[in-house]
Amino acid sequence: MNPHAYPPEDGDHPFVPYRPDLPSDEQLLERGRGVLDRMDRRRSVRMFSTRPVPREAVELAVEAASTAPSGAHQQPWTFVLIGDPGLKRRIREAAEAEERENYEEGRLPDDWREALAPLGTDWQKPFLERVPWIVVLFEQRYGLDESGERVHHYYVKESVGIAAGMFVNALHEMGLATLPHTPSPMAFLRQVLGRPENERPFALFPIGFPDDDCVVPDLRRKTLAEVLVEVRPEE
Ligand code: IYR
Repeated sequence: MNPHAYPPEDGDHPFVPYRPDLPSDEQLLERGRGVLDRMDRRRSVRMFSTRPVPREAVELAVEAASTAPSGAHQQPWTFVLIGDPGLKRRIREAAEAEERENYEEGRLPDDWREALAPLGTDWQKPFLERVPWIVVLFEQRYGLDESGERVHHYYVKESVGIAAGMFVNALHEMGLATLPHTPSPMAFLRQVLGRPENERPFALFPIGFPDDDCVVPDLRRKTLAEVLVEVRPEE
């Protein structure tokens, strides 16, 4: 038996064939352009409609996000779903109390305030009550086995960040809107939602349809040339 074989030959961790249909180069580019076109239409929304969203739609997006790759395949995330109006109000009130400190009481440093100016945000977060659903994504700092023993989780931020991005895109692909929102600080979410000690809020996602009169800041995205660098060995 070769101890360095891949896949390992010990049989303890079975491997199965993975044979996705491979596109031609032409199909690859056509699909790539389609993906870019659709993703480029996504905008973060702060003006939501009150139109109800079927719970199953959000469940599908969570299931899609939970296919994300994660450190040691530990999937160190919990998606907490809130549709109850009373809970949404409590989240809004607690988030606004924190943000009021930021915006009105000088807790936001000047450079941060300047960076936010084009977004036109302030301490008020009415969308937290208006949306049909809120999902709070928690990172599991460590896991708990059947006997309650701590299990180390690897690359938690990286894993949960990838799941968050996939969640945003899943919602967008379905025709829903969201705003990755990080009321700051957001420790209150663990108390309000009664989550266990090992979970820490990572981001909050109000979910719904954009309102009929929704507007978004007229932002430009960085061009490919601004974000892509190819490194080649010096000749
Ligand atoms: N959490 C605050 C401030 C804020 C911070 C960033 I970075 C933004 O991109 C937008 C807002 C708020 O939600 O208003």
